[in-house]
Amino acid sequence: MKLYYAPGACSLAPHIVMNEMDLPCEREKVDLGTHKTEGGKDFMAINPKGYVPALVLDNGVLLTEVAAIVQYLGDQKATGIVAPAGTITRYQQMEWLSFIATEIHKQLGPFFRPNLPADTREQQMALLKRRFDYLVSHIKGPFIGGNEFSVADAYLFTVLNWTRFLKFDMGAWPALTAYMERVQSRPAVKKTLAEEGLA
Ligand SMILES: N[C@@H](CCC(=O)N[C@@H](CS)C(=O)NCC(=O)O)C(=O)O
Repeated sequence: MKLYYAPGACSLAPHIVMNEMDLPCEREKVDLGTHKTEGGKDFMAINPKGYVPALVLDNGVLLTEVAAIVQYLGDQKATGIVAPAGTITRYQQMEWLSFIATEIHKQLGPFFRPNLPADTREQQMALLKRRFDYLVSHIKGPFIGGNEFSVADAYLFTVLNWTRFLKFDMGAWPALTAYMERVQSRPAVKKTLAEEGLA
């Protein structure tokens, strides 16, 4: 299988999951401005949605959306990075993945726009503050679901990591800063950041 990615983008989450699981997988970088892959292919022809991550399976099937890809990867090997399908823990992991996708990932996106109007910025920031407060009071242990690192942690770390690029003041949430440091200290996460040139 092959993962199409852009350094530091949300495709970092499946990349972390692969390294955590030691799953063999090819990777190809995508220029999101030109929609060309590193090998010169038209990315729009590979993923008509035009965004990363995109995972092309060995049988040619295309899988997109972080939440779906990380669960697919997690199910390839019994490593415990996702709970077994059908269990309440699995549904809770899906709940987190959905929360991270819609309430954090997509709410952080506008901050990357160079000319974001000040009032939009203020509104978005107020909303994100509530989401960060929620995270602090509901993360159940060293990781989202407790003692075990899961695919939801790979995704949450990926999006919280953007607060560094965006130079957000995270002083009000020391627990989130500690969480990020904890995840970043994992060998597979360090390896992933290095492979994307972000170490
Ligand atoms: N709904 C998608 C969103 C993916 C997404 O936002 N990808 C960004 C990078 S983090 C991207 O490739 N943006 C370029 C574009 O939309 O053209 C998912 O959850 O995977």
